[in-house]
Amino acid sequence: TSSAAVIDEPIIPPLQINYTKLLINGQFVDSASGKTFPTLDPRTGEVIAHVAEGDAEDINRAVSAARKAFDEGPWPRMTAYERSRIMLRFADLAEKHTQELAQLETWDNGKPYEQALTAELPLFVRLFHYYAGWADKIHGLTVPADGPHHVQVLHEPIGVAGQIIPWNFPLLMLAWKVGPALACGNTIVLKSAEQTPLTALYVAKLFQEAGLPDGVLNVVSGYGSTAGAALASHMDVDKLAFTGSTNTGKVVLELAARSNLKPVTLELGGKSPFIVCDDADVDHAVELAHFALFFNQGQCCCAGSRTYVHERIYDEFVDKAKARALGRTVGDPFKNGIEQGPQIDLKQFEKVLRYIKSGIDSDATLECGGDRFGSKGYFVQPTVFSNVKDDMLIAQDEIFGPVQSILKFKDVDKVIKRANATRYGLAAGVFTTNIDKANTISRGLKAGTVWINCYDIFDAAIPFGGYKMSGIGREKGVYSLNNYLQVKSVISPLKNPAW
Ligand code: TXE
Repeated sequence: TSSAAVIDEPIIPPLQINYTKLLINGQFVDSASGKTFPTLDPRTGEVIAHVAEGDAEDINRAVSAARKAFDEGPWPRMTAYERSRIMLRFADLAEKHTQELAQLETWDNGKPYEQALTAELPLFVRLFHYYAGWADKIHGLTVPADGPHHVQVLHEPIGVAGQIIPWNFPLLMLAWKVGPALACGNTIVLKSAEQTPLTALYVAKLFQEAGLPDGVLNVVSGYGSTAGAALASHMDVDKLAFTGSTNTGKVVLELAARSNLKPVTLELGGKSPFIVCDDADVDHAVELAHFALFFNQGQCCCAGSRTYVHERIYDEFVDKAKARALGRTVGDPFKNGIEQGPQIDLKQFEKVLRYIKSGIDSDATLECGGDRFGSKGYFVQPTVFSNVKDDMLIAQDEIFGPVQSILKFKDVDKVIKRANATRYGLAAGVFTTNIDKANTISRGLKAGTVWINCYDIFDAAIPFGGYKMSGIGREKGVYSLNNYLQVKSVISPLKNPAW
């Protein structure tokens, strides 16, 4: 078993939950129905707080507020420099409140506090600095047309952006979407995930303190089939950005198409290969492959969930991967030195255990783990399967949990084909010191991100998104700006060309 235990009494962070209502038009308000829903502590399944439950009526109110803030201003009409200043003020405030935000994130999500504090929060702040920097550098083109015409291509904000985010990285997913939308001068209705509504509300409060005008960012907590579906199908929402499962991605795309044909960007699931070549330093490869899969309790869309290892080093790799997983520290995510907290909720916990059972039933070799961890909350033992075959369910479906599947390969060309034989195409890892192999494999893989001799390097400036059923479009970097801009060509005759 792992070297840390779940403690009976969970550590309670020194935080009061102050923001549980919906933020609409600059006011924290109850939901129209007056209903609330509980948000749970994944360590215990106990209630942290009751949060206002938004549904279609609240989405209507929020969209109206965002519409008014867009059409009547001041946000889209402020100078880009003024918008940038407000975003920078927010980023500075978020930096000041890093501890509270990280505590809230850990409490609501279950991720290790140390990781939230040192990895997620700095990147969150960085994303807002990055997009604040873009605000006054977004401009159009003039185009040399055939004939005496003056042609301007204007880049305008697209309008009211609807944004639906998941629970695995609540703060980062918010930043990836809110950052570029604000930089371009849009207004927003954000629907947080029902499992993790707390940090988005705290962020909304900080935006108000930073001077963001009322109605520019509206936050509606609530469920997907009610609030989420209402947002995706709203006739007055001009653009939709979604991160979540591939199935729900299809649903929101259809809702968008059937309503007003709003453009949609989707960041969906994955089954990313991590390919370890025979020249690899095995210890290093084991550590990276472990991190690629187990980080964030395995709840990463880009988790390296198919570990392909060359047959020459396969046995050594499996032994060491097992030892590493056995040494993984699982327990209360507020405790120092804990690498792995609980899964987000009962549904995900049960899903992960079902996939583990399917791995056992399909004759993969269970090297370690295989069951729940402790007796309380949603903890799962770090689990490693070897002798996994491509056609097994655990090698095809997104498990979204701490379950590593190790497969054997011999030939580089064949492993590229096997790696690509999936409906997903979000990310991939290649581990080799041979530059030719690195180039061949990275060019051959159908994935939106390929990490060579590293994994999960995230940066505000690097675009991210999927091939195939992993999504549509790219987020982060300059690419994200296009998602939030309309392009207008303005053509006028040139009476006296001055050339
Ligand atoms: O996802 P959903 P769930 C994958 C992962 C996980 C599985 C299911 O494999 O096990 O998805 O997780 C909102 N109209 N990922 O059920 O349903 C919902 O309220 C509009 C990968 O949590 O996709 C939430 O805000 N919105 C992923 C968001 O969609 C709807 C991260 C995501 O929930 C809706 C999370 C509807 N009809 C899960 N139904 C990644 N790409 O990182 C739900 N929602």
